[in-house]
Amino acid sequence: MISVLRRVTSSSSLFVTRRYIYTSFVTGFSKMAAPSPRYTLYMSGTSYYAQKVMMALFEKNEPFVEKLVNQRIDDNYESWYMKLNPLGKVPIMEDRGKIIPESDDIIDYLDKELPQAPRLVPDPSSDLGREVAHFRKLLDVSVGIIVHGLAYNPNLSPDYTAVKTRGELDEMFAGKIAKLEKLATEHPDLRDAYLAKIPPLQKRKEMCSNPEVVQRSLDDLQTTLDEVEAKLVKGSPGETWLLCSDLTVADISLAVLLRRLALSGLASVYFSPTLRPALHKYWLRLQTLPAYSRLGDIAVKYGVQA
Ligand SMILES: N[C@@H](CCC(=O)N[C@@H](CS)C(=O)NCC(=O)O)C(=O)O
Repeated sequence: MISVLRRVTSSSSLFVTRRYIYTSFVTGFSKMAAPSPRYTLYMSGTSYYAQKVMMALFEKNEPFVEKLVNQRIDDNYESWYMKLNPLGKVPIMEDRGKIIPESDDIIDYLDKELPQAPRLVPDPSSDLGREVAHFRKLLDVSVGIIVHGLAYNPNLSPDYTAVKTRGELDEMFAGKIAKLEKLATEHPDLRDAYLAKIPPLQKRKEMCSNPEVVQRSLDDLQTTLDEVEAKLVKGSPGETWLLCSDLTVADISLAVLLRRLALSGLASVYFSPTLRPALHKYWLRLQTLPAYSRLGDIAVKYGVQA
């Protein structure tokens, strides 16, 4: 897991820090005289996976520097970012020169580094740890296929509120592919990394525009949330979190998923009070959790619906 850590030592990385300092914010400070935060999160207002990490940081009350990688203009393709994360994905976290990609790995890392704060990842050899791992995997839903898939196939869900039209999505995919091809020629050192990003984009577009694939994702999510409902019913709905009285990383996965579904107009399809009463109560309780509400503040700050 942490074997993927890398050290930022090149002069170009230092340049990056200076160049992008203007798009950084410190989140979580109450006093002006506080020392600089140890952690820097490269994030975007729209990133689902960055939301997971931010919710973990908020829950742990750990201040961090927010470094905006504006995905609305594909900042994640810029060569300075590709040098930090050749996968060109958001988020990554920097801890005193170490770069940590992958939201799950970042949360695991933070949980080890900040053991005094509320623990989110119980010992994986304990019963609770095994359950957390199971639900974390179960809830790792490809929400993009649902959100973009419904934009291509709005007839599959009458309640869906599209963020983009089919034409806009076509344009978005084509624009990204053209940009990657151009960057691959401009940056020979990153050529392979840029070109490697094109087939997954083409595949994603194919999947999103195929109604059968999208319908399957919608149905699979119903099955997933049936299991979640069954688990919640075993606790005290509205009073306990998913697996116990304490919040765990599995709750973070569930929280960001429910948030994205609600923002897409799909709350009534997946967690209405009649369809899944325990999950509905969970959703109501989530609204009172400061670490969750702060995701709304981030969305407002960056002027996005996410
Ligand atoms: N497995 C990664 C997924 C990260 C990811 O897919 N991030 C999206 C934003 S939510 C992204 O950067 N997509 C851009 C791309 O793949 O080019 C994680 O958990 O951090």
